[in-house]
Amino acid sequence: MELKNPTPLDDFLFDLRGYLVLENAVEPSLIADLNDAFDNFPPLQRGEWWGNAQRRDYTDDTGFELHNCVEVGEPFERLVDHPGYINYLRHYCGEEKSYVEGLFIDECIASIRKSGGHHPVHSGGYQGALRGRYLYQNGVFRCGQCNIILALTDIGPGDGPTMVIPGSHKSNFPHPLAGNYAAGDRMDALEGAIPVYMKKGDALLFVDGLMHGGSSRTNLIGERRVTIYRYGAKWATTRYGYQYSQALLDRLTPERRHILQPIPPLRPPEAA
Ligand SMILES: O=C(O)CCC(=O)C(=O)O
Repeated sequence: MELKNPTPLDDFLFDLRGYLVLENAVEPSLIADLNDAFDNFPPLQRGEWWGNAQRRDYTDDTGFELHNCVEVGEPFERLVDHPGYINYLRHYCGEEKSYVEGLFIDECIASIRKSGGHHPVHSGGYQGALRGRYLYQNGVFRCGQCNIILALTDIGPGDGPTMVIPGSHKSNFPHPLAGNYAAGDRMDALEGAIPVYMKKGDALLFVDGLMHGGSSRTNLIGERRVTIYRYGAKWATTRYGYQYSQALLDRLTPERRHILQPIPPLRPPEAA
């Protein structure tokens, strides 16, 4: 697949809304390989490890969420620097034109959502963490973290599409109706929020400082499958402390390894 680059229209819309939908970002053969991998996930309990990956659902209702999924198969490795979006991340959150230019993935998740599942709304510009902050200044983007949610199944009405509040990455006020994340309040009818429908292979790219979440999956049959890869500056660190295994780092291409471990540990030489 050819390397895709953000256009001036992408920059305009990303700045305005805080997100972009990249249609056909990932080729059907990789989507098929990822779905095969999902079909063969073991039936993990919450908290259970599978090699160097762990099922760690964000809330009681988000469903199966396998963290550090880049460790569970080669198709997940191909997503690290996928040409359908990697230059967008470099541009928006890769510290472009600075002495620390480069990317890092601090979370990567394989997510399966069944009927009834949802993810409460969170983030937003108001009192937002620097980690997920939106910034454009002096001719460069300096976003703290940008996410790629890749659809592995078609996600239409009732399928539990991700919802976003366009423009909320710049909010100066809290959303007065946003509800309580910890209480698991649903965001389905939240004023200002819109669902992002996608075909499998499409990717939603958004700055983490945008208010977002997952609407309720109301369809009874089937499941929503996505991967979520969170990119940020190369000096960042993983959110929960997951480490990439040496075996994974050793088998990656230099480009992929550089994204997972941009700054290898520096130690004095071993004494002879
Ligand atoms: O599952 C979704 O659609 C939303 C995921 C989400 O809120 C997040 O990645 O922070």
